[in-house]
Amino acid sequence: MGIEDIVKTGVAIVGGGPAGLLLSQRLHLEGVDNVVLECRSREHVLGRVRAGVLEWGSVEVLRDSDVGGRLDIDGHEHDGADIVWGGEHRLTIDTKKYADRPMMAYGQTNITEDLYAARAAMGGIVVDEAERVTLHDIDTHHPSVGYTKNGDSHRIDCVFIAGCDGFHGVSRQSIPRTERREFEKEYPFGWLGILSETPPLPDLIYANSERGFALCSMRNPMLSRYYIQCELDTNLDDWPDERFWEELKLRFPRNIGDAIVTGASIEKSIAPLRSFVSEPMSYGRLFLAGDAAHIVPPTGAKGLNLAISDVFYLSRALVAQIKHGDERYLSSYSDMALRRVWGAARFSWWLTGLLHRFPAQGSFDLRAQQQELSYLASSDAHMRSVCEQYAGLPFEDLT
Ligand code: FAS
Ligand code: PHB
Repeated sequence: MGIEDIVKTGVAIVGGGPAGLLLSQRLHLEGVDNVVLECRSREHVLGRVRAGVLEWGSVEVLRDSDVGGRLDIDGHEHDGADIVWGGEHRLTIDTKKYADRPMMAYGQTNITEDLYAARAAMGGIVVDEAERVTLHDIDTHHPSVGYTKNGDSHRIDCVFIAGCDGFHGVSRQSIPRTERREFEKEYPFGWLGILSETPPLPDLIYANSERGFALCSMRNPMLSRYYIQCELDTNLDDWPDERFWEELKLRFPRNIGDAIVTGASIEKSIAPLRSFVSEPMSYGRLFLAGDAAHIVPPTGAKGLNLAISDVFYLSRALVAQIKHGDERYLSSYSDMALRRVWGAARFSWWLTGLLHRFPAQGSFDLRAQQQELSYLASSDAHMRSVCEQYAGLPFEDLT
């Protein structure tokens, strides 16, 4: 039977990014039928360069989902991240020491590749270039999704729909506006990021500098990821590699800047920063997971990790309902997921405020920023609080 002949499934998953593919994988491992509808080509999805840092809880979910093989070989385990400020000060967010959990550097692109490979190996059904996806009867016991492919229209009847189609997807918008509460904050700057086939610094380092935020990160021993805060109307054409490297180095103390190995960029992009949460994360037989329900500024490395924790909760809930008739996890999914979402959203907002330069900042604001960084460097209590949030709070279970 061809993919297009599928007319009925247990869970119709809209969106084939990390959330949709991981949910499909976890449901399949538990024997729950599902189909993924992805509107873009596989090449387009894999061409997106995004997140790079995993919480340990995310690592464990990926391993539990039988997609931890390459991660365990190529992932770079590290004990947290450093922050430099004032041109000379440096502190370490030591998640290993203060939260007893390391972090793992492993690119979102690799995770998506691993998930696509696992789906194919298990005979999972992922429909690429599924256009004009529509959701129907989500507030009834007989929901369905429609889509077109190669000009032909298709409909899939399902028991539940998972909206994993990101911020610009159709799923969240399928919930009546009167049923949704949206909370949004836009930041007056973006991140200009590049990927280069150069050896990264040994540590992940954030910089609060008078010229603006910067970040040195990594993907593997010969692939580095760097970001600098930029104006929202920045034009990539104005940023040739040479200018980017010069500006990046200026935002770090001399000894760190001199250690950055430069080279040709293989990817360069600008991401605007936004905080966004849509409540509730479920409506009738539709359940949202990942960026479809929330967006966090990448400062706290939480976006991808939240998508993974949403999927952990949602897969547990759908399996409990479909295989065991236990609706408790499904009825508590939205509230449980939102507690973790808001925890990460607040932390990401706070860390963004601490590390970036805001146009409206005055001398008092700047001095308060410096003071909080000094306090963080000197207070075990504050550092413990920051580390447990950066490392990722434990997943909840029903009491
Ligand atoms: P995604 O957006 O990844 O996936 C949604 C999928 O649904 C896409 O493949 C899309 O094509 C598809 N889709 C959309 N509409 C559809 C429709 N109508 N029908 C069918 N399919 C549809 N997080 C970090 O932790 N660190 C970072 O540095 C970082 N950088 C980022 C940079 C950018 C530019 C962006 C946009 C996000 C970044 N993020 C970062 C967050 C990012 O990693 C997300 O959290 C992660 O991709 C969430 O995964 P999904 O929820 O699967 O959403
Ligand atoms: C990345 O490696 O892309 C990265 C790391 C840490 C962040 C954001 C992005 O906070």
